[in-house]
Amino acid sequence: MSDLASHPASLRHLPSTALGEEIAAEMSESGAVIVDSVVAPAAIDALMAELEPWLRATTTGPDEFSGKRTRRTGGLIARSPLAREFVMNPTVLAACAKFLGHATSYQLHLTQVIAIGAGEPAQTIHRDQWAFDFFPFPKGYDVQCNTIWAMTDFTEENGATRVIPGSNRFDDRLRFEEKDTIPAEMSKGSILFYSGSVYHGGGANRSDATRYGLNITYNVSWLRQEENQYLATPIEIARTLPVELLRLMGYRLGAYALGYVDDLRDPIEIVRPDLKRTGFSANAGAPPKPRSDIGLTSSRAERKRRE
Ligand SMILES: O=C(O)CCC(=O)C(=O)O
Repeated sequence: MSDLASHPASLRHLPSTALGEEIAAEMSESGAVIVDSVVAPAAIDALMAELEPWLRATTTGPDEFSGKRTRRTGGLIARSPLAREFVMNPTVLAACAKFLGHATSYQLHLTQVIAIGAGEPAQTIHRDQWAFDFFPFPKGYDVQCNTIWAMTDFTEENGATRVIPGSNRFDDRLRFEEKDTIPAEMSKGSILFYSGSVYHGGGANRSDATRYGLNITYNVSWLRQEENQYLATPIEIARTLPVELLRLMGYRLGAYALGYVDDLRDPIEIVRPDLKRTGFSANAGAPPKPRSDIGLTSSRAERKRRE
């Protein structure tokens, strides 16, 4: 089934005060939703400045899907303390907890800045969950909660992500063209939330400037992560990170015992021996405090999550 005629013609926008359950409900319905102005543009500028040396050093993609005029800069936990705050954004985590709440836990799947260069054609329309070897997950069983933060305004002209709202309920392995999609236009500091099951792709960049998006995705922790968090972040850096972030990176047991170390040890013990004997599924540690000085202020969603 791919009822293009009946799919919604636009993406819904929610305010920055949206609760996790409101975001998750819209993702279940349409596969995607935009939350406007989650952080101030100054927070994005600060992130951009911190990442600048890494962005400059990144080469363009090796193939058309990655984008021959697109640069993908990953390893953001290791490379950027500010990126860690975006990964841990309370509104995002509240939405993930709700949207992936059918699983025992969820984890960080990948972190990357996607810089679509001028002249890049539109990416092939796809489902992100095809990364799992095209496994046919049952309709309605979502395994990924994805975000792309606009680091520049996202416009149709500069390559805003293209989405087919409602396509999360379509059949698998369908092929679509750019004309079947709509652009997720949003202002710098806003987030496009999209499921692993929604058909989408990077837009063609017909402007003369680069489009920057911060792509942070999360998945159920019984599946493998796309970006290897254990090798991307050297253990010396991992040892300095808040426990809640380490848990999110995968230093935890997925379901009952996935990912244990030697004698059924929780992997957190390897990075933080002081947390020895936390036991299966323990999740110690307080959430890190968001930085208010650069606009990463706490929201209604965060307050509710902490209640
Ligand atoms: O950069 C974007 O807007 C989306 C990119 C994407 O969907 C992908 O690389 O899988």
